[in-house]
Amino acid sequence: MTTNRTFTMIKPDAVANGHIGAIINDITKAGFKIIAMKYTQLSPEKAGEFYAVHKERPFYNDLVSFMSSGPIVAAILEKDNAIEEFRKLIGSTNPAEAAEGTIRQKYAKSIDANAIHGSDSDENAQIEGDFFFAADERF
Ligand code: 3AN
Repeated sequence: MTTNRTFTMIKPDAVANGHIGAIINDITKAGFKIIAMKYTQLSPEKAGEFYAVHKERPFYNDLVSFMSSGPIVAAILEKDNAIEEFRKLIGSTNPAEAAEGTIRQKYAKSIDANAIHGSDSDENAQIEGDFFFAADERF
């Protein structure tokens, strides 16, 4: 089953480099509707919880400290076939391999500081959206 929602975060590198506006512009131009959006910063504890699925990966500690290093923009987005369409828009995890015109190709510098997150499944989109937003914070 495919649902029509995904969850994203504009990561600390993209926020620090002044790309919030350009990235939101790319997202809305691609036809995504914003259901919820928040400018916030994760504590190391919260970042660790969010990325708990990666706990055993060698990059986990660096990922947690990077994701809690500065403000982010978290959002729930809506479009038909949202998960797949959004992953196409952001490009490969490693920006060096991301297709021309994708958000990571344009705004990311490395595989860890890769500008943006996109959920990888409907189930994770639901879990991740619930992590940041209460029911009355969605439109
Ligand atoms: P994606 O965000 O493309 O779904 P995941 O879920 O495999 O990628 O990884 C989550 C995050 O972990 C990535 N966005 C990236 O910041 C970081 N990451 C993934 N693989 C590596 C790696 N090999 N080295 C450093 N960081 C990584």
